[in-house]
This record gives sequence, C-alpha cells and structure tokens, in this order.
Amino acid sequence: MKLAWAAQLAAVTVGVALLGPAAAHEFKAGDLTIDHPSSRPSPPRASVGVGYVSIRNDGTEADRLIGGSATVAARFEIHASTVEDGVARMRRVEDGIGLEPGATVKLASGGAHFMLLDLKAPIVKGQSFDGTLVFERAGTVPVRFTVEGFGVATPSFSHEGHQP
Ligand SMILES: [Cu+2]
Repeated sequence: MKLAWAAQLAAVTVGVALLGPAAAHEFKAGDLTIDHPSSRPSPPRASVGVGYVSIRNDGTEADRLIGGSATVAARFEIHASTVEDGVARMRRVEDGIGLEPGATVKLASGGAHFMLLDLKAPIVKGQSFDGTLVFERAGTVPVRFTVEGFGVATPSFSHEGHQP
C-alpha cells in the first residue's frame, strides 16, 4: 500500500516536471552537458532575437564554445555584454567562450548571449526551434531552443535596434 502510494506520487511529480513552462531539457556531448537552451519572444518587426544556455564541463580538458546556428535566423553570433557608466553595451565574441574542466558557464540575460540575426520569422513564446552549438573539441551538437517569456525580471538591456 505504501509502495503504491509512493509510485503514484513519483508519477505525478514527473508529470508536473514535464508540463512546467520552464521544464529543464538538456543535451549531452561527450563531457559537456548543455542545459536548457532557450530564447525570448522577438518584438514585432524586430530582425534580431536572443538565446541563452548553461553548459557544464565534467571532463578533464577544456573546451570552447565557438559558434552555433538556429533555424529561425540567417546568422548566429556569440555576444558579450558589459555595463560601462550605467550603459549596457554588447560586442561580438570572436574567439568564443572557454569551458574549463569542472566549470559551468551560463549565458543569461544581462551577460553573454547568442544573437540570432536576420530572423526569418518572429520568435513566439511557447514555441521551440532547432539549432546547433559548435565546440572546438566536442564539435557540432544539435540542440533545441525553447521560447520563454521574459519572466519577472526585466531585461537589463533591449535588443531592439541592436546593430551587429
Ligand atoms: Cu547581442
């Protein structure tokens, strides 16, 4: 009786986890765990979108995130954000982002991000799209980006009018 109840509870918990709007999804590439690639809705008529991800390196050798692609955009860049004198600026990262052994690197709002350029269609909340991430050692890894709302936190800068 107790076991049956526990099994049922476990089943319910799994169901909720899968249905949750921010349900985690991850992709493996060798020693790399690519956690929750995500995007945000693009404003009307915007030609750029944004992407985020978290990557953990459980290996003993460093790797490097050097690029990627997204089906919704003609071009894909890695950007870094800095705040200088209260003004948010971003620049393209030409040499990629280092992934040291044992470290987790997060691309998140206000920091490093993927810039999806020349959008072919608006990015819509609740949808998802395919893409790849390219690593120096792990190679090209297929991933899927989920499109989430902006959440409670207001983004620290707008991508609207961003010129590459
Ligand atoms: Cu950017």
